[in-house]
Amino acid sequence: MTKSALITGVTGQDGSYLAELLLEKGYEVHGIIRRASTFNTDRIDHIYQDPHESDVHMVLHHGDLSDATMLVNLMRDVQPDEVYHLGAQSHVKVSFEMPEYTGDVTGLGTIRLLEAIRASGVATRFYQASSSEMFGSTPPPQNESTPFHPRSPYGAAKVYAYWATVNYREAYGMHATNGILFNHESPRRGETFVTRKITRAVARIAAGLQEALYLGNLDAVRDWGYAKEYVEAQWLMLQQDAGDDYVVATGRAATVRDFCEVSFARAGLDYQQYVRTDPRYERPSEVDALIGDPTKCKEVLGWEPKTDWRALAELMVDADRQSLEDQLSGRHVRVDK
Ligand code: NDP
Ligand code: GDR
Repeated sequence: MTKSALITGVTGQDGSYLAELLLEKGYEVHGIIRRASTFNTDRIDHIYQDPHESDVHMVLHHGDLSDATMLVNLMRDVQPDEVYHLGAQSHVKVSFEMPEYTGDVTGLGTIRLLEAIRASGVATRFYQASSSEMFGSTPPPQNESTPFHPRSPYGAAKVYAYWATVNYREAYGMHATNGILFNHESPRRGETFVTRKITRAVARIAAGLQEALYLGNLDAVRDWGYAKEYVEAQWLMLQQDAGDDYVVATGRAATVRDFCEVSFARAGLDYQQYVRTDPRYERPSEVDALIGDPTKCKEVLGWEPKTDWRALAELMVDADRQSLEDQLSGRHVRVDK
């Protein structure tokens, strides 16, 4: 029988890769999109199917994590076998500017969805997109038993959502799982996260369209992996017999400065000539170092990362240069990386 899945955040980086993966596996995929005044489905346009086609496997529904009634109705209508809750205000710096909104969408949004599952009586499996930001200032390496000490409204909202997921597992016997994912990137990464900001700037500087790149803290240490691989771990988690919590990471790390060096070098440039710092990109409280220990993920799920941060930086630079070249030559740009 065809399995069905509901993805919140289907228009985001992870949502788009996960939708592709589930379609490949034969799922019927339902995604929630937000109403916007312009099209906001760039990342999934290549897999979207017109509802008038026969044999439609991908269905989009308008909705928002702030709308509890809509979530209950959707859950009742779709009755998905699996729910992947990826929707969130996901930008750490923005969460300092919009702390209440971030708490509402990223924190309470999770409770609304869990309650919608309960209220609709659907026996589904639930995945919560938890984050290494929950560890905050607790030093690395971080694993499933490392204490949380979030350093942003975003991190605090994710801790709330993490514990809500654990609580619904314990209180109601729900198949509810936290994937505690460390930073993962790709050519589809939002343009204001540091890796994509760097690789996009490299492409523009190499093409003579930009002179400098302004960044905040260059000494932050992050464990960067490839998003396309990380969504496979998300799927594997929901194929287990019971809900649980898993760290997904590479176990290797680098500084923002290192990522700059490798990215600029890929285009034959020296980052020191172009990168400047501007305090406006610093956070009121920073997370200095995140390096995950993915042992459990390897042992239980059999999942291992294949792409290290250097290869990731290079593939992102190549993709941004190709996409800029396509734009400049007026060619249609396809999101298929
Ligand atoms: P993105 O920011 O790329 O995508 C976020 C998604 O959430 C988008 O589809 C966005 O819609 C949607 N969204 C935002 N606000 C709402 C709302 N109010 N109602 C409904 N949908 C909303 O994030 P990623 O794909 O990178 O990450 C996916 C999830 O994983 C997020 O929860 C993130 O916090 C978490 N995470 C990410 C990590 C990473 O390194 N990428 C690491 C650990 C956790 P729209 O397109 O309309 O803006
Ligand atoms: P992060 O990712 O905060 O780890 O959250 P981001 O790429 O925004 O920052 C990583 C590190 O780079 C430093 N930095 C800058 N960051 C941005 N965005 N812009 C800059 O100009 C800049 N200069 C330096 C930051 O201070 C930080 O230390 C991401 C998100 O995807 C979250 O949703 C997710 O939960 C975590 O990763 C794991």
